[in-house]
Amino acid sequence: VPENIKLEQKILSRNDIIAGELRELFRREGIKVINMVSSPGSGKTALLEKTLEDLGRDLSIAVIEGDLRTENDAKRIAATGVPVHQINTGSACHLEADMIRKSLDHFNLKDLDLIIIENVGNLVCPSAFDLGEDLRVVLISVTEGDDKPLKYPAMFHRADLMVINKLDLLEQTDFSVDAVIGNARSLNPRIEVLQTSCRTGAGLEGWNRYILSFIPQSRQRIV
Ligand SMILES: Nc1nc2c(ncn2[C@@H]2O[C@H](COP(=O)(O)OP(=O)(O)OP(=O)(O)O)[C@@H](O)[C@H]2O)c(=O)[nH]1
Ligand SMILES: [Mg+2]
Repeated sequence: VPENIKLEQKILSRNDIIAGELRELFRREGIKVINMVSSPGSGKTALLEKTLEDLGRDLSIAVIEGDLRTENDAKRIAATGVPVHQINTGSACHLEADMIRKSLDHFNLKDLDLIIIENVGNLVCPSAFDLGEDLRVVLISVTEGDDKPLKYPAMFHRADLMVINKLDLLEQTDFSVDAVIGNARSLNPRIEVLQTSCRTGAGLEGWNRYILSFIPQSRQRIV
């Protein structure tokens, strides 16, 4: 086995060990975790802003933001009043379990029901790194092209849910919703699908319900 592949395997297996420890910690604390991945600009932060406005009072949520540089996304999230920590990866194109573990120092875990992680925007590196999440959500916006699942298979293969976003722009594109669903399911027959527009609000209710469906009833302050 070539040296560079050996090194990569070593990094990944170390990550998997830490991710396993995180998963156990989250289970003990009763915290659910979502890892959001997509190419840059698909609308991860926009969807998060909407989600926090809608669910921030019913659930105790914290957000971890991943970007190479800037605190831009953390500032947008902080404006919703939800606790947030920004990780700047410098040159790394993904978040690693060890980075998540360190950022947990910024939150009071006892209080939390849900942690949402926004990964670094790209459809390649984040796929290989388990962050101890319960759910991996991949966003794809209609301006990106419906062939993306076929070109970046690992990202769609490992996701539990695909959110098709920017539905309000559909008519300006040649994007086919049926084609993108077919392409994603050819790799991952069990992937669930939601369609949203953060601009018009279409589909956001379904997305909120999807999140609530995996938070134990006892932790929801909804009547
Ligand atoms: N028309 C339209 N614009 C959207 C929608 N969702 C997000 N946008 C816009 O798309 C741009 C990028 O959105 P972001 O939320 O910053 O995307 P992101 O995935 O967080 O980007 P990175 O963090 O850089 O990976 C912003 O100008 C948003 O306002 C949508 O549903 N419809
Ligand atoms: Mg963002």
